[in-house]
Amino acid sequence: MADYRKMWEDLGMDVENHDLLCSVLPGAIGDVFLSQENRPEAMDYFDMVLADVHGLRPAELVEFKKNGGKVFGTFCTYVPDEIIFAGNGIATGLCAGSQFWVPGGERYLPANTCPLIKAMLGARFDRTCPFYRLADIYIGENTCDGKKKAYEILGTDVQMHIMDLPQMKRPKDIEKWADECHDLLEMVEKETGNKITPEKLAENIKKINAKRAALKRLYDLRKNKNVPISGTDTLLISQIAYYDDPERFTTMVNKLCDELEKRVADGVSVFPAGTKRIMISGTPMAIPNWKMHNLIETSGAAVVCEETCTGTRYFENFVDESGENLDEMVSNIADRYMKINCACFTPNSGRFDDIIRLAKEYDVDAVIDVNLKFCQTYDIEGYLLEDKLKEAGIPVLGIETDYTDSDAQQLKTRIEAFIEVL
Ligand code: BJ8
Repeated sequence: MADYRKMWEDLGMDVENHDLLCSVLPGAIGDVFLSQENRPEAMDYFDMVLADVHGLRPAELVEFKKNGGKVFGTFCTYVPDEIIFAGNGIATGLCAGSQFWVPGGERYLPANTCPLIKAMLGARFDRTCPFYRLADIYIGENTCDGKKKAYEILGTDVQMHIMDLPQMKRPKDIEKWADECHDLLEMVEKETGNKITPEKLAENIKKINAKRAALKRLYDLRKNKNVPISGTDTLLISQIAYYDDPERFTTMVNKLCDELEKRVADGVSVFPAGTKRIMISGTPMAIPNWKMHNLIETSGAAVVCEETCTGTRYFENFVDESGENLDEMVSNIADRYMKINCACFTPNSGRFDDIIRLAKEYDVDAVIDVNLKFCQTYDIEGYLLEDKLKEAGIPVLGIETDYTDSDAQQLKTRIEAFIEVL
């Protein structure tokens, strides 16, 4: 691993505290990833990105900024990357999935706040994440109450741009979202000093669609009877999607898919025949949160699909590429993003339809609905979701958890018992 200490110091990070975070990573990578058998060779790239998660990409962003580039930090799948890249900016996900940051967040937030939000504030105020230091502007969004109020606290320390995401999907709401996307475009132009031309936007719509297509290709391969890649490895790829260079990421996912296609043709699976197929639904699993995948896949089942923002919600539906001017393109972008079904919306029956459709497409034996503790919207939506799944004859297990390991053994027992009776 290269020595990035100087870069971290220059970024104003608390390097000593950060060392503690880095010291647990190699062990976690070994336990969660390298212990798996018969991993695809092309996972090497993603393993390398993970091993140097606070070094490789941040060093690229530092270079980019030295040349006058602007980095935009994002927290939600609704924020359209196309617009940021079209202004020659770089978008990077800032979602935080480590318990390491939670106590820091609790200094600012009530203890009964979802761990993802607490970790966001901890990562910023503890100065232990280079991405949080590097992003010039954070783009927040009105989704759940916890996030939108936490953005006000972040705003005391960093420039924020908040997108007002409607919470219904009537035509007037979609129009309003297109308006918000226009405001984002203007803000990106102002901050970067670059004009977003129709050509630039069209080029970046294609670029991000290509990334979606690569992820769709990867997910489609998991629909096979012989599953060529574990859910744990796929989750890592989905997490890296939020911050890697989009073109390089697309190339590497496609390279992996070439290998997986060969595996499928040769009848190679990473799971023994007859392994139960599980779909996870629910809240996002930000890096390095691999807890549920690890528990499920070490309990004798395979995770073959994730209906989450670190899963299908990130890549399903493409932006229509036929827009001829900026207005049409922005409106096509708004249409695509408003097809994401997050529990912050009401009604949100589209999400039930998605989950039932995906359960069929991926031929799953059951759904495990995983929600982060204190996430009200997903937790409450779980009630109707369970009903719909039961109606469709799909077994479901609801789990509420956080980033700690304190419930791991108890969860494992529940998961094993659930899989046993499938
Ligand atoms: S589109 S899921 S990324 S809002 S888990 S912080 S909802 S209390 S992350 Fe999300 Fe966008 Fe929706 Fe996806 Fe709040 Fe719930 Fe925490 Fe959440």
